[in-house]
Amino acid sequence: PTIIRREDYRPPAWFIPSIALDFQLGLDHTVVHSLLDVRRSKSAKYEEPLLLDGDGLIPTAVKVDGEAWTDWQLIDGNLQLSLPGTAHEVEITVEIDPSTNTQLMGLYASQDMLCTQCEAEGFRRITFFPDRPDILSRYSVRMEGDKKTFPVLLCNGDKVAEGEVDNGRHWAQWNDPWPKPSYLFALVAGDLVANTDSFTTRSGKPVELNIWVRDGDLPRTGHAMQALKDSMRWDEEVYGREYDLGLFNIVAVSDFNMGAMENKGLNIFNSRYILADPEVATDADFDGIEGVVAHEYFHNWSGNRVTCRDWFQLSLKEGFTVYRDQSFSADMGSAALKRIEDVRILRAAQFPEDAGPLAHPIRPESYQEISNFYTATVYNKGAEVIRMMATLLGAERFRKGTDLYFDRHDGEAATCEDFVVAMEDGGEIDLGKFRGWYRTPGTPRVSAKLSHNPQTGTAKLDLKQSLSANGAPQQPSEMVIPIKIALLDPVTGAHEGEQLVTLDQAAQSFTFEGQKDHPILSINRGFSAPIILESSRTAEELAFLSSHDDDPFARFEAMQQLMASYLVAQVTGTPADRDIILQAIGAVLADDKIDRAFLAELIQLPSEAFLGDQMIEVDPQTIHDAREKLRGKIGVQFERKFRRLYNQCEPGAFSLDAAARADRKLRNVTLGYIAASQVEDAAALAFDQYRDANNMTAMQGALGVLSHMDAEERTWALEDFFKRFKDNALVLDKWFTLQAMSQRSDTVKRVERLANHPEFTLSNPNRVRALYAGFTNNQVRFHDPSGKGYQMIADMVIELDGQNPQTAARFIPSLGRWRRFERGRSDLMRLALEKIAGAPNLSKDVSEQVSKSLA
Ligand code: HT7
Ligand code: ZN
Repeated sequence: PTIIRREDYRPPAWFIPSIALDFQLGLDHTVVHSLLDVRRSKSAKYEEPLLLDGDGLIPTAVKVDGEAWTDWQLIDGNLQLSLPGTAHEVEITVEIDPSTNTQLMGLYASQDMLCTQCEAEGFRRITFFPDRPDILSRYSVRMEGDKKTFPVLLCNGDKVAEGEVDNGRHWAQWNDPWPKPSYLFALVAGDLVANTDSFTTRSGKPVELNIWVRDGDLPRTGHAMQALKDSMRWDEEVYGREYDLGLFNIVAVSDFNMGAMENKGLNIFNSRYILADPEVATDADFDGIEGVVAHEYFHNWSGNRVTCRDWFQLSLKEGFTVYRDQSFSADMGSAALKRIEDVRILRAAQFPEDAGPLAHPIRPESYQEISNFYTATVYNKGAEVIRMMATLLGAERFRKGTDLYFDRHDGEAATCEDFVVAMEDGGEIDLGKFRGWYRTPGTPRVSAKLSHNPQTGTAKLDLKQSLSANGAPQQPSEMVIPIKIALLDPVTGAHEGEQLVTLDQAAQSFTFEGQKDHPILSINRGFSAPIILESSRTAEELAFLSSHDDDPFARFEAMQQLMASYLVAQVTGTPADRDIILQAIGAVLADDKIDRAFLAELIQLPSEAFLGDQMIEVDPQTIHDAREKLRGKIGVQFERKFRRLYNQCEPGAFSLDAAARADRKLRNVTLGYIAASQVEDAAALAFDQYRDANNMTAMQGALGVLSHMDAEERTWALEDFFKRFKDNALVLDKWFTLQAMSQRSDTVKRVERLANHPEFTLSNPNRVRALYAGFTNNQVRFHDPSGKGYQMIADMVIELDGQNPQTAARFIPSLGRWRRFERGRSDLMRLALEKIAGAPNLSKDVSEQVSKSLA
């Protein structure tokens, strides 16, 4: 395989300051004519040919400076032209068939519309071009198509002219004044309607905002529009960044490989991150929309105005933009709940990646297929790395750093190193050693021990750090790790202020004066560093923190650690005290000052996957049994209290305000515990909730509980849900997911059956993820000891790879963790991977992931 290495980066030999494109659009036949203004770089060797990337294209005509040109070659699909001078006009015509583009990269048909996805390397499937992010060009685009099929013609920038031609066709001319890399090019043609609004920037410039959807979906666009306007204001206030065009278009499409795409002035979204109303969307869906709309909008500066020099720098835009969208959502709602959610995602997706065969630094050193590097590491750990810089600098100096970064690199293709240097210069700080975070894979482990000397009234915190790559033994490490701590009074829980300690050696001690009594250690508050913390705190100390810590994340974490250590002990057969957990839960349930949404977080058990991650060898069934037993015990112990809370959270008229959302959340969590207590009326209670619900959060919560049960109410509810929502693809996805996530022992069989359901298709990535990602996330059932779950995923990956390699490759990591499981399962997982590896004509995407997973 061809391996692309970061160290091999070379600046381009030719630049393309401008490009004019002409599209004669058709669903199954589109003609693309391009006119490139090509300029030889002053630093390039004179004889270097012009290399234009292409993927599956054949030129039907090539001209140079207006004359037919034959001195070109197609090499591995790329077009090479030998050009005599330093500046030329190159014209190329190609013909493509969007209707057969099942990869959903380049120009493709989604239902009856045409749309594009060019990041990372999709533009080369539309026309020949140096498809690399350090080539910035001005685009002018003429699009022409049948007026009935494509009444709406959209592209980047501003529409400067439009008109009609013969045969019922019409055209539009779009110019984008901002030079951009080819991955930000976009075009949409279809029968769409818009929710139109406006925004005035802080310098007084009006911006027209449109969210384009299919007729009928318009009433579900309000939340996305509000999120867009909130994001625009927030970026002005928090980062001083204004929008820079008179028009901002968003289009929702049903077939999309990822969440959304930040194309300049024309964002394209997976419809699941646009469409919402209470009847079809859960509170989590509403949050997802707000976060993704903000994320794509924020890319206008962190990604578009300042882009990436090469794809190794992906975290420059993605890590920073995730950090920005996380901060935005924290400001819009509850910062505490948002941080808990973000850490939960990091631990569920990124920590396992960092501990497995696909581990890579946030700035990877090499790749075969760049699409495989749109990972939780680049995105979410990347965001944590930015967050740590913000912590080290403090808010004011961080802002100085980002101002300098944007000013210094506006209009450029920059590197991660450029970002760090801007932080150093703007924030007046030396981040020399901090750069280790960009080079190093793996999650650092930090051990913390607090000792106390009553004679001197001092407390001493001993910290040690270590790292391991891909299962190798832990080695001492020297990462720069900012850790927020507080020393709590052991009786009142009060403290004298949070402190930041920076660990930057393998072992370090920090001394604190004025500690009369042995304090309780609150550490990694706010999850200030993405580490695995091993503290020597006792169960009693954790229980104390779970009811006294004033840092909401640390409080939540203490309860999670308390529960996790008990469950790990249960699984490994070591004695542990369950009563202390029950007391801790009893204490928070009795605390009427706790916000209900936070209470719901506090009392939830750690996930089976998280528990597996704490173990040397994962046995999914034993973990499941231990966790269910504890859930049952908590359910029984607090049944009356849960019922009372359940009734108190009875919903009124639907509202998205924090109190109403908190009630919905706590109601679902308490319903789960009531069901776990095995009381007779549990199924009826859940069914009533399902039947009476006026919103999807309550409906899905009830169905989630019923889905695990062996009760006729489960069948009724699932059948009813299908009937009610079979015409709404996004809700039907939930129906598939709910069943794939069921803990019932017949889930593998059911998933097999659902794969043959008339509503199931491999052609729609949302549907594929709904069923199969739901299933692979269901630890106990995916890891059925028969290995049937693994075989099913292997067969699906092989079939899907022929259509949509990107989506297929995303399922490999679930099998790639085979070394972590007990012997029987581990062998079966490896066999499934070997089956995939042996399949003919594997894509680069799947073959890279499989070969690395087996290595
Ligand atoms: N920057 C966008 C990445 C993306 C993408 C990458 C590969 C294949 C398809 C894709 N669709 C979108 C999304 C984002 O991070 O904002
Ligand atoms: Zn992004």
